Amino acid sequence: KHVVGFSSRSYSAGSEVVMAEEAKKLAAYAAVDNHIQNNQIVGVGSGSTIVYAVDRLAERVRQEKLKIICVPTSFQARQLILKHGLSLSDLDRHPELDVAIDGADEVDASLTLIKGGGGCLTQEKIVAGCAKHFVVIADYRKDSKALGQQWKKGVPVEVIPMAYVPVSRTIARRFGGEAVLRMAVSKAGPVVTDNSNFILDWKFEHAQNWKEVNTAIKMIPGVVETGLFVGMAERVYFGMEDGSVKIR
Ligand code: ABF
Repeated sequence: KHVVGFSSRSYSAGSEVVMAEEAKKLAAYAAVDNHIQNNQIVGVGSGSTIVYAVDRLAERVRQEKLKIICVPTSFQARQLILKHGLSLSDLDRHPELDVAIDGADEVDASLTLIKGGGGCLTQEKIVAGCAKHFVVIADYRKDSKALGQQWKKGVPVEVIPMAYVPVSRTIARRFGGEAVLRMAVSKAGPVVTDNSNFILDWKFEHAQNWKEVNTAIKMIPGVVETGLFVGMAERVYFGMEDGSVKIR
């Protein structure tokens, strides 16, 4: 029987230190087992941790003959859903989701997230905002006291390409630090998102009032979305080094 709702039980994969990948899998399985039930519309996140969650979701759909409809948060998530033969839909047909499950780059003490390391922050935030319950899954490296302690690549900000220079200058002038255009690994040019936009990675210098900063950056003309998820995550499942799962 799968516990629905929030179980404080801890999962154990033995006392040996588990690699981050195993930790991701533990978090993903715990979240799917605790939050997925029959007849749900599920938002599917992006990144590498979510791959384990979709594996578990597909396994449960097969074993328990669950009726689940999936809404993706990126091209990658869409491919994952199709690969597992899960029912694919979209927000046109299902604008209200029962639950969205997604990864994160960092989680602070008040469950504020930095997301978008993979460049999918805009659709991820839209889908998370459409879900009754937004559940995050992560390995122990994301478990932080304050944003910036673990994650050093800054806050991603999706911008309209023609505005990336003024937006970068405004962020640096008003909030400090530096907002750098994210270049493709090949250095051939900037990363282009699923929405055909650019990404600035804002390397902030000190802790901020993230709720205020999120709103202020969102209001800069040319900004599409920030990777600050403030007051959105309802539960975070961390796979820990010792093989347990911490639920915050
Ligand atoms: C997505 O996956 C992004 O928002 C976030 O940057 C990334 C986390 O990646 P991973 O699960 O691979 O650590 O949710």
